[in-house]
Amino acid sequence: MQAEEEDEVSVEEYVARSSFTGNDNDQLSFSSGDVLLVHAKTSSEWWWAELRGVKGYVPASYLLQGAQEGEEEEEEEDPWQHKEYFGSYGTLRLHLEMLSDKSRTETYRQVILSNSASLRNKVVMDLGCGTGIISLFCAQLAEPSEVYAVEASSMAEYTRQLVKQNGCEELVTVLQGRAEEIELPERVDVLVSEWMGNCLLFEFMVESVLRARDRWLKEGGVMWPSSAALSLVPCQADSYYAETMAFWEQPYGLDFTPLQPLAQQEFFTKPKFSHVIEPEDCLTAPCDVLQLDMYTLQVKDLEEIKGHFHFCVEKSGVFHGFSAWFKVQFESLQRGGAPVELNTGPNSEPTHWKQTLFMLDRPVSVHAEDAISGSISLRRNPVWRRHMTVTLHWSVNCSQVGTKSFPMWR
Ligand code: GJV
Repeated sequence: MQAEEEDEVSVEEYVARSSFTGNDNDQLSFSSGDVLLVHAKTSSEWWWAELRGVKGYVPASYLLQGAQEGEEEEEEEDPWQHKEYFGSYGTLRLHLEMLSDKSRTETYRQVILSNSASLRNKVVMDLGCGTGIISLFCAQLAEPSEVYAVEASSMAEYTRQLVKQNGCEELVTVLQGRAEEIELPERVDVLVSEWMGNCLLFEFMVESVLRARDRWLKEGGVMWPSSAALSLVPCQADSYYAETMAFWEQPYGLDFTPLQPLAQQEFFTKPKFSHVIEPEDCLTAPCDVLQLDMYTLQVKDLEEIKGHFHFCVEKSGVFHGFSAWFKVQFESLQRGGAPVELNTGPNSEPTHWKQTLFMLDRPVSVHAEDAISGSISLRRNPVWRRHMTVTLHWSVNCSQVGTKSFPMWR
């Protein structure tokens, strides 16, 4: 707790005075007006900063010390960070990332395609439609009576053009605004959305989906996805550990180990997003630790969600941490029809979500047949509504016990 507060005090907020596109994996891309958290002024030209949970170098000259006066102050205090959130979805970068994710986009296409007959004459709402891809699939592959494509960011203006350009304006109506605020002329048969974030819930767009369900879904209507699960596995993370921690043991033949506590604080306090775990790095079979039913889940349930796990180690190795990912299921509109699944785990097609890595403070050697059990809780930040803290408790063979909380992102 103390460490977290100190961490927050040392960062400064800056506002981007113009857009910037990073030219490698170390540089952050951002848009004019984005609020960035500057963690370190590494040189006079390049600073180490964070935007929406992603860190990278940014050119200092693009930033204005901000979030102090008038308008920006509101931004700073908005627990939903709407301006920053929808601002980033007003640019192409994130939409390009999502659309380029073939497994994600093809899964939604498959859902529409395999249910095309049942979608005939149905009313559909596509919540957070972005560039409108799911709505366009509906219009192209099925014959719904109406698709309401709801998008809060300024991308909606382009989405309208894309709908027209593709000859779908008869069927698809783009509504610009937050799903919580827009009005529809009727209730819908199907509520489809791609709302999943890192570790399933990060960003908490799911709250908007649940509110829209309660307000706009017909009795007996269908939610897509219909259920979601968070999976967890104890894993090795050799190269990440070597690069961030073991590195200090003898760089250039010198002993830099006094920096290791600092390294632990800097690299292992928060989860690592966008980590790709190889199947062979999994020490056990994965376990579903949380299961959400999109029909019965309530907004208040999101405040704290708990799950348990029990793993049996399959091969000896080094237990560096836990890796998490999600899967979602889309039920068939036909009785007895097979559901479609999107799995973002290490044994499935890679997606832009990759996996999330939670590093232990100290690695633990484990052997085949060892038992790793414990619990996980996802506690939503009471102030910053898009953030949460993931707490893991674990024991190895009921003896070596550990517990660690990971803020995501505050
Ligand atoms: N109302 C309208 N559009 C929204 C809302 C909302 N409440 N929340 C998010 N969006 N899977 N984590 C839009 C957002 O602007 C973006 O275009 C898209 O939904 C996010 C979809 C992917 N994010 C995710």
